[in-house]
Amino acid sequence: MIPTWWQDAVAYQIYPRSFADANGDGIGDLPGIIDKLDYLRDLGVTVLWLSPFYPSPQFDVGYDIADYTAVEPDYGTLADFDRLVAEADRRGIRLLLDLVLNHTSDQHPWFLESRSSREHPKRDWYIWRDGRDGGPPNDWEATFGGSAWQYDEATGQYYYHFFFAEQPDLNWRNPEVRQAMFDAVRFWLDRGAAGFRLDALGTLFETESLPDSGYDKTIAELMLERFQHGRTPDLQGRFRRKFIHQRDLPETFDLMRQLRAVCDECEGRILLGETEEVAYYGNGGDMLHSVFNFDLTDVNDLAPDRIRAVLAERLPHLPDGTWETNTIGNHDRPRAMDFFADGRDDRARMAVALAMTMFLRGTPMFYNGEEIGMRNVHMTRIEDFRDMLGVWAYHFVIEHAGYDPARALVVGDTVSRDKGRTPLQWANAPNAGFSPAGVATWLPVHPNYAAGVNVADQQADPGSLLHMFRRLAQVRRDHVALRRGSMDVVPDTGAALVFWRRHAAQTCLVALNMGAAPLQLTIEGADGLRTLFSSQDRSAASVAGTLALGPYEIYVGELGN
Ligand code: TEU
Ligand code: CA
Repeated sequence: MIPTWWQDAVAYQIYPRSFADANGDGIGDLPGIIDKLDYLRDLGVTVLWLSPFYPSPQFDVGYDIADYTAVEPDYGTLADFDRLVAEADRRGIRLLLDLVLNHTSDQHPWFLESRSSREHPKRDWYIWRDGRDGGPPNDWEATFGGSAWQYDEATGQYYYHFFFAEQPDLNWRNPEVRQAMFDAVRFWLDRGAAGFRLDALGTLFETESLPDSGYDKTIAELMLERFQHGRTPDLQGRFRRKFIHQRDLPETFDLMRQLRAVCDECEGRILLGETEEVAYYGNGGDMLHSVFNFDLTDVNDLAPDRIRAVLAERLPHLPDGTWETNTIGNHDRPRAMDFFADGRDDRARMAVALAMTMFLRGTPMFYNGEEIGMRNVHMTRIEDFRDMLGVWAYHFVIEHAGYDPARALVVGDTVSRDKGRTPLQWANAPNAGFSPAGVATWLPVHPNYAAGVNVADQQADPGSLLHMFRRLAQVRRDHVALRRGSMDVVPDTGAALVFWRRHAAQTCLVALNMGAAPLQLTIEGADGLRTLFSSQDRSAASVAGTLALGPYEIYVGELGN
């Protein structure tokens, strides 16, 4: 059963370090988010996914957690969190928290105890093994490069980490770990969290006997191919082969059923998995309420044929009662605007991408800054990098591919996720209004804040992307078929993506012209459409037979009752 608040939602990911800086130290914080709740309400947002704001050494910008039931002092206090919940609730906004189950920070007390001695009671909370032939226990690599095993002098053993060595994997076969983590889940549910986004949930279990993967491709080769050619299905298959003993093991699904049971102890909360694997829906009611349609995200372009192919391939495999989360971006990816802009019709193209996300069946999850068309910021000095993934790539190609620093910087910047994580641009003011003038922000702001890419200027411009976002959210809010209806994609509509959204009370047609040329579409059953919305001047007159679409027109119509 999918809660209707989730079906009806317009969801929005906040990257706390970069969203709003209330105390002027160059780092975003919870009070800053509270200050922006009116802005978010007026945007039409009803759900926020907060990336981690828990105590962390910030090696992986908060995805390395050192205390699961507290707030990072740089971001505020538990009292600030409670105030955020209350203030958001007053505006009809719910909070999803980021649940990083797979690993803790290596500074978490649990790990410090575990590594202190082989006999410590928490030794088995992590995955410790003796080496083999003077090296790591097997050939497993980490997704963030190099061996997945870190040697620990103090006790002469290796510990396992799927991500950075600063993120040791928890041993989910240990019931004490499950108990401790479920207690953290209940802690936040009790404090009003509406649910969780489950970080990297495929990586929770590893094959217990630790067999070699026997795969010859290194993660460096696979990672560089991903950043040069994108996440193609073929490459995804090779990642799956690479991590055959480290991801999506059967035990994970049993754990998801247990986590669902904990979540269901509280009425109407949801679990959203950071995965595109449909298997995590279970039977449609016993595991996750939603997973991301990353297959759609990876199209990264207004390419209707590819989008239709993704939907045709994916949707028939969804068990009844499942509910997708559609998204075009997040904090691990380059900015969507850079994928959709073509240097000529940037705003119109991004508006179509926002509309697709808003009107496809499922919950739309936007990433902070998409509503004003924020762009990638490319780092020009290695000392400006904050994403250690980029730093690793920079050093890797110098050490293993003989690159000179200038060329290595380009690779590092390509791999680094900093480009899509820079501070939100609130105004045409120093530091884009994110922090006071003269304050060094934790990542540089994009200079295009002075060229209209900022909230204040776009609020004053009815033709801005921001206003378009608000209008699209309003159309979704006003029409139940767009929120809860079924979806049938109309085949063979060329440069337009066209789909029906049907609900008992209403039948809508969404037609998105993804090209710069006008189109004439003849759509079966579309006689007598009444126009509900268009991004272009169009009379509300009904459409008879042929639907003419202007360049990049966003059209929503309703069949007369
Ligand atoms: O990302 C998990 C994940 O899918 C990464 O391996 C992703 O492919 C990588 O970021 C390259 O794009 C989650 C978080 O979203 C990410 O920010 C964290 O770094 C990671 O888990 C570890 O917690
Ligand atoms: Ca794991």
